[in-house]
Amino acid sequence: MLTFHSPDTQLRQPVSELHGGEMVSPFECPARVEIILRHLRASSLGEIRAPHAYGLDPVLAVHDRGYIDFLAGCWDAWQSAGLPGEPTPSVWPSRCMRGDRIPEHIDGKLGYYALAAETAICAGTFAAAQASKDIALAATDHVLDNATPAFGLCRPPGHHAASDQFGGYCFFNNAAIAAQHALDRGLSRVAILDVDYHHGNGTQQIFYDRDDVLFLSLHGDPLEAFPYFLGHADETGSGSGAGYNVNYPLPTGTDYPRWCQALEQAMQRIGDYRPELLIVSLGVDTYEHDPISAFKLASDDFGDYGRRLAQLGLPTVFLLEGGYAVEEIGRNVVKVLHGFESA
Ligand code: OKP
Ligand code: ZN
Repeated sequence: MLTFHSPDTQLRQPVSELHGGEMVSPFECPARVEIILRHLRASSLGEIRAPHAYGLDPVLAVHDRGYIDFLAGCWDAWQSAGLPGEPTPSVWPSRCMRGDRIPEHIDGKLGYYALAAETAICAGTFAAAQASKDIALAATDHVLDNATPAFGLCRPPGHHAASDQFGGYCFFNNAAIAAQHALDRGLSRVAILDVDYHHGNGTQQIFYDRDDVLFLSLHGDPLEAFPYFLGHADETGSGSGAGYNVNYPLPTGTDYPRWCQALEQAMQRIGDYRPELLIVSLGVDTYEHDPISAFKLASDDFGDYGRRLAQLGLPTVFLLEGGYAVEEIGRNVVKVLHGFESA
């Protein structure tokens, strides 16, 4: 299985993340990619390739133009405003205010275009986000051109990014951009299976009223886990998308047998849908020692579900989302990909 990777993903090097009421060094860090690369190279998975630049058109097919412009100019605007730290949202158009006017000041704009406060923007964020979606697009094209699976080593992740909001370490929704690109290439049905510990609220929002993308997510129950305000089981899609959004919220402490039961249900639904492409939003923060998550998967479980996913027999692209147990992230990612290939 080919991997797509770009050194430009490492241009995202923020120094701060708001966590537990403190500013900490971000969990979503460049070392994640370095360690995955090290494990990929030591494995028998195959070549690592660089994507070409696709430009912003595939991004505009999914995200709002004002939002993209905001991301492109945020760092400079923050510097011009003379603010000392990293651009960080701190105020929102909450339920008791108006959300129909976009502020001119960068501090206000940040609140308008953000869905959470933990994610700071840095000088290289926009360039890294572009590299990340290029990786997703190149991996998807490779799968569609060669009928063989591929892995996109995306960073920053994408599944929390909504059509016009960033947060949860995500800026461009790589999986959504890849799915829309596949449809624009002529496909008529794409399934996105999100196995990251956190609900893929952005992906759900982008395709909520559509039946050409089936979205399924296994995640920590939003009553107990970020992003807290989306991801319940009664969110099943709207309009022509009714029935094409499937959430499997699972409780804190969920172990592999329980998680796997939900996976089998999701796989059943995917099989019934008969997609022409399966995109796996691959977060390995379901790992038992992940520092910010609460499921109990062991390293060998990743190989097991990789093997199970292969039973669907679908053209499949894996796109990296989360996973913050940095020392073990490489091993766990390679186990999924290896399991899939060896099945
Ligand atoms: C990104 B991905 C707020 C906690 C915020 C953000 C988690 C982002 C996860 N107190 N935590 O889905 O792995
Ligand atoms: Zn996650």
